[in-house]
Amino acid sequence: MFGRKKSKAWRNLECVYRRFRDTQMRDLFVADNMRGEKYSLHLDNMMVDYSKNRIDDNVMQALFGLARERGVEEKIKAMFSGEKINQTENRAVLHIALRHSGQMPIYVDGRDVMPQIHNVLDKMRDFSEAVRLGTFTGYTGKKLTNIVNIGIGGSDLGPFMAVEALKPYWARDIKCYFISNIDGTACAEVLNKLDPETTLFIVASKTFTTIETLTNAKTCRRWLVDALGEHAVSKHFVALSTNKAEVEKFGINPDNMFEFWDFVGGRYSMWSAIGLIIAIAVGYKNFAKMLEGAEAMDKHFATTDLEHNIPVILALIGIWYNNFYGIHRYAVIPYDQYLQYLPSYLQQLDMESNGKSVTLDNKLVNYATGPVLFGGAGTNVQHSFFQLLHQGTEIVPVDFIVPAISHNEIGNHQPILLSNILAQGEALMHGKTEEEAALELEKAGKSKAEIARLKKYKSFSGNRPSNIIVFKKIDPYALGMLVAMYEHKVFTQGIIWNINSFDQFGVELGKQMALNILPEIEGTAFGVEHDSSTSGLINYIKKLRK
Ligand code: G6Q
Repeated sequence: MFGRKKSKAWRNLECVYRRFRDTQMRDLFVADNMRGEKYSLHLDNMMVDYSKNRIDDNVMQALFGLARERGVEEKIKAMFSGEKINQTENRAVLHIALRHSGQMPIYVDGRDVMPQIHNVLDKMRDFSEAVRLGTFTGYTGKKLTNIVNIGIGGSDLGPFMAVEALKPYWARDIKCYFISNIDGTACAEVLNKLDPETTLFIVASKTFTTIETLTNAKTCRRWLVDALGEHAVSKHFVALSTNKAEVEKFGINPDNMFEFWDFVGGRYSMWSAIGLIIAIAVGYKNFAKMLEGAEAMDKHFATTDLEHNIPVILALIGIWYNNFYGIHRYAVIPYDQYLQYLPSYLQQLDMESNGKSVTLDNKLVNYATGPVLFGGAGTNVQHSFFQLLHQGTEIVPVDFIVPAISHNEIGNHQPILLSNILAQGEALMHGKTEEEAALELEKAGKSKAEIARLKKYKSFSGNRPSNIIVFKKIDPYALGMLVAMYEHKVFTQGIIWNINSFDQFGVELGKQMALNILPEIEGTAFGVEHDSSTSGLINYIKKLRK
């Protein structure tokens, strides 16, 4: 595809699909007992088994052909060298520079960005250590033990997910909180728990104009000033932003600002100053380990041939389902309680990046782009939506993620968890024929009539794909690798679909539209024209709020 015409590689994939589409994975496993090993890749302490997918060598070759035709290798180079690949916003895309530890300069507009990145990282190190050691205290001299991140979207989901994922590394005496939603409940429920003297607010906003964040920050500022006075603000508020002028206007001393830059997209920003709460929670050394893990994945992505490149392979398999099988969804299921917020984080990363309909050549796409992503922690979700995954009419490819070793090795919990994840992958792939179901029922002593009545219900079509991603343990390094792997997967898919994965005009629309309706709800504007549904709702809500 691309533009209106189908490309050579795309047409080739359509042929391959027509021949391959009914192939059953269980037959492929029987035909090749090395399949598991053949379609697995290792990087450090991570293994990605992608053998339980509807693929064979022919399919993969055709997919690599598409990647080459789309210039994936060149585009990866372009991103790493600071080219302005976010063309609608005329920006470079350099989250990779945030974790680049080498000496190599990275230029944007002829200027090496590495020194400023390292300056901010140094400032984050010094500040997070000072808070943890209690050498930077609150206004009354008390240690700051409650850290509140106020931010939304990209300025919330990454740090929130990572702080939760790295709970075993938390300083014992420091508690972290997140206020994102404009719903007053979010603010009230956090502030109710806190003592102003021991609370540090981190206002995280790239633009420093987001209404939710600024409103929440103002409420928190008032709460603090009411208790400790205006002079206390500089000891209890810091800002993470690209917008110094707005930070000052808000009343936060620019010395208390940790800067980042336009070349860091919101949803790619947890490696930047936006990660400050992570550094405070788990210590800067662990934060740096997370950057190192991401850098290891960056190096792998930038230097490994497509045929052994983990993010590229995951991306291509996603394309295979999305654009050829017509499966426009996938689930991410971490079997690790600490990773329970990973699916929400990835939901933004993937759906905000690739939920696009216009190509880089300014044409409407005539093929599917970003899929719907959902998920939750296993084994819990086995007891909720897995029924549909096994027997529903929708096929949902799954990414299973699991550490071999838990941070809490209690009794045989982890072996049970591990056997569950492996059994799920196997069951989805293998399925159960009616004959197999009948045999099981017979063994269980059921009558012939019962067997005939039940065997359809008890059978599973199988041939349902999954990737299994295994780590030794979810430590900061592993988390860095995992998140960077998904970032690069999403980027690769964006290249293939010829879309810009780095803008988000859909999010901005919401920001503008709410501002138009606000004066009406507040009763300072009247008679603004809307559709009859919106006008009716505005009037009804106003009546209820009187
Ligand atoms: C992320 C998006 C969006 C953004 C939030 C918060 O890529 O741009 O989720 O992060 O809207 O924006 P600010 O950080 O500017 O407040």
